[in-house]
Order: sequence, then structure tokens, then C-alpha cells
Amino acid sequence: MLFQGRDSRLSSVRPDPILPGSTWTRGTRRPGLAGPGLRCIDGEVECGYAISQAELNVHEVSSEETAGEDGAATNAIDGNPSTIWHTQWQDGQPGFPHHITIDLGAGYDVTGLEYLPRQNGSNGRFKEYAITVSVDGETWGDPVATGEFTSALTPQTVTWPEAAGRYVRLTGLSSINGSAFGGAAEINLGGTPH
Ligand SMILES: [Ca+2]
Repeated sequence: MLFQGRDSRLSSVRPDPILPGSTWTRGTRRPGLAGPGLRCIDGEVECGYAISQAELNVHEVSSEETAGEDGAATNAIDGNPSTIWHTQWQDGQPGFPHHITIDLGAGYDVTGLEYLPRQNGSNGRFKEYAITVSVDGETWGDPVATGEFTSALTPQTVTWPEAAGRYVRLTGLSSINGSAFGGAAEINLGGTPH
């Protein structure tokens, strides 16, 4: 009974966002960890413990389609690979770059991002990307990682040395199919809480 409140909170957390083929694997829960005990192994690099998507919020997005389809940015962090964030296309089609900024809810040493592209339909899959980390969501330095996602439909993991911050921005610079659209089915983040 002493921990009733805590147990109730934990029971309300959504299931772990482990996807088929994901490089995120179950690890050991650490004291003070906000989310489920997950960690990402990329070769010899441990990119930190996955931050529960239940802790994440969309801080800001460059555009999202909410009229022509449910392409809301929040779909990128809902744990459901079938729902997507899609940049605006019905009443305007802003071009690249596109970005989504995620608020982790607290300070982390952020070390990895996992990108799952949309699973059906070719519009909205990022190719070239840049990832930046910010303490306050307003000031952004040089990217912690840049590169290209492939056309694979499995989760794709990017890792980098620790970067302290609370906000992570994924910027897409081009698309796999050459269209003006970007988005994501799922975004997961790895790091160690301060
Ligand atoms: Ca989703």
C-alpha cells in the first residue's frame, strides 16, 4: 500500500515501443530512469536507454497534415507503426527542410535516435537528415549527427556521442522518392537521464 500511487503511475505507462526488427533491446532498469528499461546496441556502441515515448511530447513541427489525412506530428511518438506524421500537402505543400522537435520532458545525455519510416505509401520517407539537441528548445548548435536513411522499412538507428539537452530535433533534408514530403511512423530516442 505504501507504493500504491507509484504502482498506479507505472501501470498507466503504455507498452514498450519495441518494433519487429528494432535495434532497441530490453535492458536493465536504472534508478531514476523515466521510461522502460530499454537500451540500444549498435555494434560496440551502447547508445543509452530508450526513453519511454510516454515521456515525450511534440514541442514544435514545421508542418503537419491534419485535414487531408491524420498526419499529426504526435503520431510519430504514439507507439503505433501504422499511424504517421506527414508534412502538409492539402492546403499547401511546404518543401524541405522539414523538422520535428521532441521534448523529452527532462534533461538527458541524448545518444541515439531510431527512425521508422511509414510502412505503406512512398510519400514522406526522409532520406538525408540532421539531428540537433537543445537545452531550451530555442538555441540549437551544430548537428550531433547527419546522414541518410535508406529505403528499408525497418527501424533505422543513428547514434552519436553524448549530447546534453531536453529537446531533440530531427530535420529531413530530402526524401527517398524525391517528393516534397517528409514524416515518420515512429521516432524513438535513447539517452541517460541526468
Ligand atoms: Ca505512429
